[in-house]
Amino acid sequence: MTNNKPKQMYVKEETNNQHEYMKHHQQQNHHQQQNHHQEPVSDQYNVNLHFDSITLEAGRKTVLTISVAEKSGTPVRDFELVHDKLMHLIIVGEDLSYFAHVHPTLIGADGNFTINHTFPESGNYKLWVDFKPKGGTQTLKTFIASIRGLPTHSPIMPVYDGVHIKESPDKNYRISLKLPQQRILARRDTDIVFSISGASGNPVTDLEPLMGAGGHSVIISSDLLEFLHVHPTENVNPDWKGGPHISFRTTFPKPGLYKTWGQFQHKGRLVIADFTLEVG
Ligand SMILES: [Cu+2]
Repeated sequence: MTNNKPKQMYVKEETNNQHEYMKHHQQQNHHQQQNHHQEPVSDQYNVNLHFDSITLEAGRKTVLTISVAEKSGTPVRDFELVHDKLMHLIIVGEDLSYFAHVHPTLIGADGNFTINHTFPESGNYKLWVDFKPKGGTQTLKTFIASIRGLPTHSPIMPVYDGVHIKESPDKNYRISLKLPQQRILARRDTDIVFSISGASGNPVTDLEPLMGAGGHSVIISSDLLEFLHVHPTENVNPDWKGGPHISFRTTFPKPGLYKTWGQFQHKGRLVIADFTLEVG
């Protein structure tokens, strides 16, 4: 894919205002979360994201390439595993209806990460890139991508639906969400518990590790500014079996509407469910 020098479209990082705003919030968040999961924030690296074509079309496979360099321009080629992966990439539609959590591959020769991705519909997407250079600082960078073509996505702003039990997309699982109190409050430690059962309601007790943990949860605010990447506190062994309850502790940085995606692994399959959360 690097042989024929494709035309490339660079995607700008978010504008300074947005970025500063996000940084501010993420730093607060960083501070509050340090006992359980540190939200990475760093301006230490230049991160570039580019695509293999000038226009990004819905429904077409696109190659994303991500490169990391020191501020001096020196490329960063060595990275540490963070939750079993060298890089995490989370892609959501601007109305949070679409979610993908993928792991770009480090290409040895040039130190770039690449991954193929198909954006399902036209519209704006936000991307979060999460990585840690060897001996460096865990870093979170954001990008916006505008996708053209068909089908067109009509954004539907998320609303709090109060639904706390969902079926997985493949209908093989039921996932329920338990919150410790009636109302989630911002800036307080909050435990969110996902419970996974089979389609008939039987609890799943043999969940497998996903990214070195019992599960994985991403929480994003409806204004797309707050991003919480939460894993259960303790890492687990590769032969771990667990469930049905997987607990995450996090702190919501401000009141508002959020969406959370819980991801788990069972019998080699990914189990996913999303819920809206209202934080007061
Ligand atoms: Cu990941």
